[in-house]
Order: sequence, then structure tokens, then C-alpha cells
Amino acid sequence: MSTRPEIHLYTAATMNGWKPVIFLEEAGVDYELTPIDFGKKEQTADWYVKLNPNGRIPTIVDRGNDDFVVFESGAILWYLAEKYAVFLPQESKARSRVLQWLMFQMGGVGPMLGQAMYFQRIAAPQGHQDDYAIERYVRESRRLLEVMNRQLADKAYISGDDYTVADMALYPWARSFPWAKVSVDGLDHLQAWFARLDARPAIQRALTKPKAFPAFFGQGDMEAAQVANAARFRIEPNKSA
Ligand SMILES: N[C@@H](CCC(=O)N[C@@H](CS)C(=O)NCC(=O)O)C(=O)O
Repeated sequence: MSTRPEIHLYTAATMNGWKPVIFLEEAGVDYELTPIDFGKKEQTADWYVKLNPNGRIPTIVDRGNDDFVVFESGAILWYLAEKYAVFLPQESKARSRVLQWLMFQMGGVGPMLGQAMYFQRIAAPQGHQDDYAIERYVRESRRLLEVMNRQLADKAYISGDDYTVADMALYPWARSFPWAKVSVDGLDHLQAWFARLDARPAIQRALTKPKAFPAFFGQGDMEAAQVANAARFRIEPNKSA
């Protein structure tokens, strides 16, 4: 009988990439992790695009469910939460609230902080300085973090009293505010939520798989990290990514 873990995860050390790792570590689910190397453009290799038509990480294959493939990090979190019946409430209104905050992350916090990071950490150092884009994405990111701060004013977790997949989705993005150069000054409830999640052993383990990137969280040599990160996302002449 095969002893291979049911869940095969393809991922990289990025904010979206860590979301399923956080879930699997939190749930104590055994999994196999295959790192995807952006420097080698593995995310757009034919074999990988057959799994993930978008050519991005993360992706999971569930060997316990006829090799069912799931792409899109929010959908992966939802699938895993349903499969293992954890970090997602059963009651319909509470469940909807989790979905709302998960969508808020997928449609807002991820894309906006992602662009703030892209223009400052990848484009600018490679000669594409765009002050208007930077100002727009940093301002919109701050606004979204203020929304989270208000939501967390009377709650321990983003959708209520319980820690759910919505927190797991929001945490890597919001917590990497130093990399996006977005201030969280005055956002006390958000900072308290960061402290609550920072302290979770499963999150601490997850952020080292497939490797740690402490600069995303404002630790270590940010300049050296920026150079290393830009090498993963080299801009070719006449292209925007
Ligand atoms: N909406 C997708 C976004 C995935 C995504 O953009 N992943 C990034 C890493 S955070 C990636 O694969 N980048 C590789 C590239 O840009 O070629 C999801 O949430 O899964």
C-alpha cells in the first residue's frame, strides 16, 4: 500500500504560496510539497500548466480524491476546509461571513498589496519607476488595511470569534506590509491580530516552507532580499513582467 500523503502541494515562498501551507500545518495534515522555481519559469512549464491553467502557484492534487486538482489559493483553502471539516463554520451565516472575507482578500488585499510590492520591489529596481502607480497601490492598500482594522475592533479573528481560512488567506498579505511599504501606524486592532497570528506555531512553521523570506515581514537585509526576489521576477526588455 502506498504511503504517499494524500495532498500533493505545488508552491513557492510567496504570500499566495504560503496560504495552503498554513492550512495544512494548522490542520496537521500530512502533505508532499514540490517547490516551483520561478527563476526557471517552472510555473509556465507544460506539465504544470496542465494542472494550473493560469501558470501560477499554488496548486494541489488530492490523491485521495481521484487526483482531483485545485488551483487558485482561495479555492484551495475552501476545498481543504471542506475536506477536513476544519477552520470553516457549518452554520450558513457564519460560513458566508468567512467567504466574504476570503473574497475580500482574493479581490482586494492580495491584488493591491501585490501591485504595491511589484512596482516598488520588482519594477523600480529594474528601471521602471512609476510614482503614480506606487502612490495609487500604496494608498489603496492602506485603505484596505484600515477596513480590516475596523472589522477587528471587536473581534479576535476577521470573521468573528473563530480562526478560519479567511484569516489564513489575509495573514501572509497583510503581514507583509513592510515589503509593500504600507504603513500600519495607528491600526492597533490589526497589529493585535498580527501578534495573535505571529504567535501560532503552525504559522511559524509554514512560513519556512518551501523556504523562509523574512524580508517580506520587515526582517533582515531588505535590500539584499529585494535583489534576490527581483531575480525570480526578471523583467525582459519590452515586457511588463
Ligand atoms: N489568484 C491566484 C494568484 C496566484 C499568483 O499570482 N501566484 C504568484 C505568486 S504569489 C505566482 O505564481 N507568480 C509567478 C509569476 O508571476 O509568474 C491565486 O490566488 O492562486
